[in-house]
Amino acid sequence: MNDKIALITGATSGIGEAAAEALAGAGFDLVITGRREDRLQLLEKRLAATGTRVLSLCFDVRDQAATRRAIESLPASWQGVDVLVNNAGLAVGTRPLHEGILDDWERMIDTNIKGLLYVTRAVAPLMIRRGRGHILNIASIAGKEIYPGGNVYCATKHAVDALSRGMRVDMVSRGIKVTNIAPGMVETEFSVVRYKGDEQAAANVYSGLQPLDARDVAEVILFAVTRPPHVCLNDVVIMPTAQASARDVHRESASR
Ligand code: NDP
Ligand code: 8X3
Repeated sequence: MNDKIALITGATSGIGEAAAEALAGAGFDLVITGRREDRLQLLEKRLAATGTRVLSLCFDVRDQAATRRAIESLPASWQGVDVLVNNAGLAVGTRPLHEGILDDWERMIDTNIKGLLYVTRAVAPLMIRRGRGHILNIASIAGKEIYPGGNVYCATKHAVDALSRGMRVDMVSRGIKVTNIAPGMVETEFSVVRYKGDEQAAANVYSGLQPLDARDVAEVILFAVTRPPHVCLNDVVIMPTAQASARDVHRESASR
């Protein structure tokens, strides 16, 4: 029990779910969010069974009004959010820009940039009111580099990287920490979503190498939020050992 509250977006899968488990293990009370109500309920049950206090909020971060309503619905005892993990996000499609599908672009921009902003705009004032808080933005190596077919996804993650720096300078005088986390390849539902349900294409992304596991990123999140008050990890890049950059990946051939 550490009496701290963490709100995690996109806790129904992957990095968000692993972060919820890691923070629950460290005694945080958790607000878990996502669109899939059934997944939220299952996670809530699982965490509650271990003694964690959990509140689920089911909403789409792209919906500005629903996001505001969800955060405003927090009971008084849940409003002292200490940690916000802006994790909800996705890539959709890998087409070159000149063949891009506009709806895919809208989904990425609306979720990764606008959704992150809506959540932050609703939660940050709760932190500022108390003169402390920690915002962690799950960006990506795609927010530092560009690769073919990455175009709009990379642009959204570059925006997250910029917003991490923007939040930090705007809120430094208010006692708010901002940590940008930029992972390389993590095997989650991410690639299945990116390839629109094509499980084989998704599996090929990780063939011949050991990608990161969501728990590897969750451990970084846990480390960042358990530093003393005067210490802030500003920017963390975490990659699989076999990945040197967004484009340089070492794959063992099947015959070796
Ligand atoms: P997953 O697909 O496993 O998880 C994505 C999460 O985001 C889900 O919980 C999903 O919940 C939530 N989400 C997506 N869209 C919305 C929305 N509109 N409203 C609310 N929640 C939403 O992928 P990851 O865990 O891998 O991805 C988490 C973050 O990490 C993303 O921001 C991603 O860009 C980033 N990242 C991922 C990497 C990877 O290789 N996997 C590498 C670098 C960064 P639900 O569907 O229930 O709404
Ligand atoms: C996810 C990692 O390299 O697919 O953000 O863009 S990558």
